[in-house]
Amino acid sequence: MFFQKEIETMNRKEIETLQLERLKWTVDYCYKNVPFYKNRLDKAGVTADKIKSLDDIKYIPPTTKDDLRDNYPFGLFAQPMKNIVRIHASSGTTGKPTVVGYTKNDLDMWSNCVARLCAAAGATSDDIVQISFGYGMFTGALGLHYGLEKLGATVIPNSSGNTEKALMYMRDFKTTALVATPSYALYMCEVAKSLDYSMDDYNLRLGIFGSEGCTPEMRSLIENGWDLFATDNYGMSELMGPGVSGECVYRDGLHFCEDYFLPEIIDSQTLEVLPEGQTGELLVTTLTKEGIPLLRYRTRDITRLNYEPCQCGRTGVRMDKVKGRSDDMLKIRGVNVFPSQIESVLVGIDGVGPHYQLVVRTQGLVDTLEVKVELVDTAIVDSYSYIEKLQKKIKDNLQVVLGLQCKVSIVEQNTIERFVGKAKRVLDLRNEDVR
Ligand code: DLL
Repeated sequence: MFFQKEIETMNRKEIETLQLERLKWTVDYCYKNVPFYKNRLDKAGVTADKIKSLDDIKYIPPTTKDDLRDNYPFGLFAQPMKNIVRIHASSGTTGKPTVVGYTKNDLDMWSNCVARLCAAAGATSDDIVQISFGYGMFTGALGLHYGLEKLGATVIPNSSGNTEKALMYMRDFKTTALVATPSYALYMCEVAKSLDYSMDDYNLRLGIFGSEGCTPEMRSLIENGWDLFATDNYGMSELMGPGVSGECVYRDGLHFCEDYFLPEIIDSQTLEVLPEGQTGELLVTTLTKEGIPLLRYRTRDITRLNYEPCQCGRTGVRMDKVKGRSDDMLKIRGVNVFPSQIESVLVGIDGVGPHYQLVVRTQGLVDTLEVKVELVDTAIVDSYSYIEKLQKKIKDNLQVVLGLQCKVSIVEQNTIERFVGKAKRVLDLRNEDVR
């Protein structure tokens, strides 16, 4: 059940002592090896010996994605290329990618974190694990790959795409665990059901899902479709990739690998650190990374930290499932809307499927939101009164949850795009509309 019990069950005092020591090391290391940080820390008047307690971290200015982009590609690396043994880059679609480099020690630490979180999720050396993340610059596939190998599981590096082939391997190799984004796991299930062989031919018992959010409603759909136990793990390429935090089998928050990462929650507007238990933006400082250490990296992800002990015995602080990204939040007519709120409503309604798209437009001077969702039973697509009733029900439920009037469009099955990686559910046409 544990991969490194002595670390995973340290008491708070032990964790904090280790974190303080490593924080000081990191500040000093950044100061000496990254001119960007030397400059920043000089301006802020911070040196390692001024950090007397973990709270003193607040004197260090946050690092942003723009800082990485401004120093593209290797400007924030703390080691010469000779010592960098792997490079990855972010999957971002706009602007320059953020590029990260790993030393040998970084790769070791990465595999440790991933092995730990996979063990916490219930994976063992008996598992046959199929990796359905895209291999390449994306950190998801190789991160899970080496962590699961370290755990001793049998890894099938299947990658994403060519879903029918993946399903064939999954059936014939008696795959027991699947690594994928939740949206791809759902799509794979849809394709499996449309093929000739029966769902009973699959042996999946565990889902190690991550890289995007997933509502409890969507998770139940995936679990029922595959008859597996789904767990969530979180990370980001700038910090390392997967392996930052993950759910144990109690699924009551995602345990942080606190010996490697120091999390904080801030108010995105004021940048003030929020009191324990409050929801806000997650900031993370790497504590041992050599290739590209980051001080107070702004993740933009909205969550909450919970220091209560967990039933599993692990003491690592748990973060709530990510509520959304501060930059994914839609502001429609002054109302803050997270796509996950809409997903929860849609997945709870009989008659429509789990695939949806949100289209934001500007009409006149106001923003509008159209929610497109697929009908489950195409045979009733012509039943005008049924569709009308369904539309009204969704509209009313959305109004209750969001406090916002949306247009609801019910579309035919298989007309909304499916994704083999992270799903892109929001189509923002606001800049394209003519006012
Ligand atoms: O998605 C790393 C990863 C790969 C994590 C595989 C887990 C599994 P990026 O492509 O840099 O890295 O995207 C990072 O994805 O800031 C979150 O907004 C989102 N994200 C990642 N995991 C989760 C999750 C990888 N479990 C960005 N729930 C992050 C919600 C997630 N959002």
